[in-house]
Amino acid sequence: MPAGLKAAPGTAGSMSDQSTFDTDVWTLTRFVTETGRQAKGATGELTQLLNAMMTAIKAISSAVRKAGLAHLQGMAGCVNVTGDDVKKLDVLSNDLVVNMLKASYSTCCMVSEEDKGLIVTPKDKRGKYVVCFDPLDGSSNIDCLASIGTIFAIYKRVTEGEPTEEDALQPGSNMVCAGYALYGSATLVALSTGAGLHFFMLDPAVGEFILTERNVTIKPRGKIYSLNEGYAKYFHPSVNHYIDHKKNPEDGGAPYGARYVGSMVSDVHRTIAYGGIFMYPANQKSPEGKLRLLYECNPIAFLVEQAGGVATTGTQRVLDVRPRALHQRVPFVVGSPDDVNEYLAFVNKYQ
Ligand code: AMP
Ligand code: P6P
Repeated sequence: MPAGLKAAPGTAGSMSDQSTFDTDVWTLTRFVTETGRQAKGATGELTQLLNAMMTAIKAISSAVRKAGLAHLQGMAGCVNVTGDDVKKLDVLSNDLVVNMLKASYSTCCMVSEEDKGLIVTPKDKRGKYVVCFDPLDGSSNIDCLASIGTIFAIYKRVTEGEPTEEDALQPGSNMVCAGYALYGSATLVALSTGAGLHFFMLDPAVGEFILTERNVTIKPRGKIYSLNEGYAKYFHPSVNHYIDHKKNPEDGGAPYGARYVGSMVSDVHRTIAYGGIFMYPANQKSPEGKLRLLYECNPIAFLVEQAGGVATTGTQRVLDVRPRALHQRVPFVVGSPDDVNEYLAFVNKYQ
């Protein structure tokens, strides 16, 4: 039965199709309107921005699910700023987010994985927010239909007049709001405006995201570790020592399970849902790691901390990093506090 529909009391399983629509359902739109009303002095601009982002995400979800039929898969014949092959869905997703946000009159500038420079909102459409986003993360998984996602981080601008990169190069601790969409077996949005992490599931029959879990919390410790062990020969010894400890616990305890989709939103969402640790550490081939600070690591770190988890570069809290470049990479380890702190203990042994 689609979300939003509940069998009338006593008719569950009724053959007479006596289901009644939940007439008081909590949609994401309603949730954001409510939290906006509770925010003293709020003008509604952030609510406008979030509604625009949700429209883009719904359109991306539709495109992702039609990709094979609409020949949207395959290469778009160009590469993005960080050298990844760009697929048609990447280009479409980027255009959707940029256009919906510009039309919301709530942004002054944006940073996208798909655009080398700062995207400045036309003067007549400017608002006070800066959005850093990855429109379609995990795009190398598009053709094999593995889950992919959209990630975004929202800040208030810090300059007056013409927006500059300074508006985007803020530490993650300044973040006002962050979220990700996961295009998996269902389309889910994880969202936080700094008062807890909440999950919403898209009900395609209604075209609305339905609140499914409020104040999501991550387990103190999990039983899953997640990283690309194919780079083991390039990892710092502390990483391999930690991973070996997960596989062969010295205390004779049960080893951890290994899971790795290669699509960060998918790996992170599983880590939040089940507990454990996700790692993309530095390695000899990528001394700063692979993941980008502004539109992958910072928003995910914000969301995981809202769920009670920990997000570190291995040497400092991710949200404390002072960015120096729009597409800067950082080593990234995130997850259950006991798991991440145990990893840090291995790092410290090698200091
Ligand atoms: P605004 O005037 O709408 O841009 O909002 C000003 C500030 O109020 C935002 O930067 C948030 O810190 C808070 N706020 C506004 N709308 C919301 C919302 N829907 N949910 C949570 N906080 C909000
Ligand atoms: P690797 C996808 O391309 C991505 O940016 C993240 O979503 C994912 O976690 C990572 O790269 C996978 O990288 O080197 O393991 O293939």
